[in-house]
Amino acid sequence: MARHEELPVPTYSSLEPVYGGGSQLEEAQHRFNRIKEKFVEFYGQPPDIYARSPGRVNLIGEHIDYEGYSVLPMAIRQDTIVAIRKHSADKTEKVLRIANVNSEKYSMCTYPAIPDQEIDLKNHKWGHYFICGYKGFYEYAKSKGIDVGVPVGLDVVIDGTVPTGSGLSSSAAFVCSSTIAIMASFGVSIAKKELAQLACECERHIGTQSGGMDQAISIMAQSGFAELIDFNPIRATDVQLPAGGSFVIAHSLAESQKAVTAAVNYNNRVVECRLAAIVLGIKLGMEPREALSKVKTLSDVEGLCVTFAGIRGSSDPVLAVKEHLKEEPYSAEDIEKVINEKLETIFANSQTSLDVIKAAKHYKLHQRAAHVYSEYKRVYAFKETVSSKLSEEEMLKKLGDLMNESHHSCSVLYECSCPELEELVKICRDNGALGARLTGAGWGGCAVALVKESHIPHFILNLKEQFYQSRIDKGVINRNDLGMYVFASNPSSGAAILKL
Ligand code: NG1
Repeated sequence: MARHEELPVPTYSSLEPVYGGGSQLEEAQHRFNRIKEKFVEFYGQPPDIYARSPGRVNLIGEHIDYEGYSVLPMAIRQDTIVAIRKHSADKTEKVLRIANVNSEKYSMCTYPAIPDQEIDLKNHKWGHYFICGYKGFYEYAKSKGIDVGVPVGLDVVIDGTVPTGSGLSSSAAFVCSSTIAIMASFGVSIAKKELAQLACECERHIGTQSGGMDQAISIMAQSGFAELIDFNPIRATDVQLPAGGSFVIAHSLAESQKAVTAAVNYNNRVVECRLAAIVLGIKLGMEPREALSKVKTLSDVEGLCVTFAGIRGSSDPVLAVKEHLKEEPYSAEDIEKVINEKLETIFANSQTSLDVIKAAKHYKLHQRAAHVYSEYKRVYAFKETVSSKLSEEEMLKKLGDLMNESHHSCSVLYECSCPELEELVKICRDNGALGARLTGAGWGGCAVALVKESHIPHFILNLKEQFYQSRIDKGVINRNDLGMYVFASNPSSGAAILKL
């Protein structure tokens, strides 16, 4: 039987296979009716087709996907639905009209139907995420020699329930569902793993140098399982979580605007990791020229680090980091001396990296590399723990410990936490979470806590009192919206096409 990443995104004619039964199905039915109504209201006709793709919570493995290392996320039930209708080629007006069910917050965006249009990154608009998928689709078709005819107009309505800026991948849910909807309306179908790679490249059009985790899980998730996602090539392995524990997702209410702060946060870390890898490569014997051309990620020099550690009776690459990367921050000149090249020259082909260099005061190579090399080991330890013979009690404790260690590393070494996340993680632990950590890119957004199943209602109640009440009193959030900010989540299903 083909592995599920080899299959295309499934197409269904009803909502049950995606949303199951009960109240979730009812809620979904209500949403789909509303999108259809809105579609008719905006464009005078119903959509041809729908695509949906979920958000995700990353259980462990933060900021290592773009370094080539495996991660362990699960899909959540919140998703983005894209309703789409393709115009016929003879229509003279060729426009992409992108509306949102929540039209008060997200007003309609229009773009020309030009596949290679530039996205105006300086002027961030919510519709840009659809254009990421649009551009990516045409790039894919061109690269494969698929004739998709002349560009035509598209009418689109979006409905998203993944909270934005929360570290739950609302952006990937949006880009994936857009890409899938466009592909489906042009009758193009590809394997999930290929689509995950494409959607990851699509999202880079928004200006973040993202790894592939979010798109991979959104497209390849299986209901009831977390997934170990490997890269190069992309592969998903089902991970059955222990029944006695559940994951509670809680928003710190600090919004993380990843695309807007990319130069100082997300892309900065990608650049720091690349520089750390090049410096390590040189210190461990590579010629600067060779290192500059061959070394892209920390995984590229892991072998050298492990060999270095081996001579000292260890297999831990962090030993090489400790020996060869100083703890004090590096200036650009410090690095240029080692690599014998100007930073601007190394990154000349990447405007987003040049923006990082312009904004950077210094580079913390030691800390970033130490995080990446220790975090990827925790991912494997997590996977091994769930498949071990430990008692459930011991298993949950070990998983919680790994999550706590991951948070410490993200907070201290990778510096992607923030005061609100620190407060929230502490409250989770004080209230009996077996482990708690920030999830996703960080700098705001959500925490994820592992909690014994039987404690969940009490745990959520305590979070409401101890973290959210003061914010409700100050008017930061509305009490009625609390269910959006703190909830338990089971692993949900991945992307789907719906022909209703
Ligand atoms: P968020 O911001 O949580 O969607 C981002 C990246 C991931 C990964 C995590 C950190 C995008 C689309 N996603 O996730 O690839 O690097 O940060 O682990 O940029």
